[in-house]
Amino acid sequence: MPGGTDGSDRTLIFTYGTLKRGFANHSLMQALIASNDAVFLGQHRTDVKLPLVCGPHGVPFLLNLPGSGQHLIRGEIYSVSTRGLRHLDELEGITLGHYERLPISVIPAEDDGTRDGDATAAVEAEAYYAHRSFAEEMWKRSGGVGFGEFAQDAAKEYVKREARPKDRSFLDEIRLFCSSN
Ligand code: PCA
Repeated sequence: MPGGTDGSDRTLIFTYGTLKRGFANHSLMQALIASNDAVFLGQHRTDVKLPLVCGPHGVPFLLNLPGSGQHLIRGEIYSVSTRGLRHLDELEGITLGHYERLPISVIPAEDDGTRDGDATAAVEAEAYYAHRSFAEEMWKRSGGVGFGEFAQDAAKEYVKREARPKDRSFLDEIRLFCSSN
């Protein structure tokens, strides 16, 4: 079976949203774990403060706007095979311009969070950030207020893809969301 057998093709992925345990898209991660394409490595938080907001349909977006965030973001780290990454990239609409998978520094959550920017303990991973084409707009639309964690209360607003209106693309929904009040 390709992928996941020798550990040499693994990428560390920091999940902060619906891919986490107990959230709407975790079933994909579970399927990848079952096929040996992903391994859960534990709770981490970002090394620096970053904005985390919810867009249309309660979809969470980490914004690649260091300096704008008020919170260290909590999430989970997985080691993912190349095959697993293809599935995650597909879910996150990489080719459609929904998210961009880019480097992120994270710290094991056991570290108490008081050492903002401590490079010595940081782990280099990748995360699905909001695509740069709308990140600034989304931050403005959110009034410059974000979360420290995508938790169950925020997740109640989440609408799965199958349940969304089919007459608009997700990027159109994002544009509408960003220009609404
Ligand atoms: N899924 C990815 C990015 C946002 C989302 O809902 C994640 O959980 O990290």
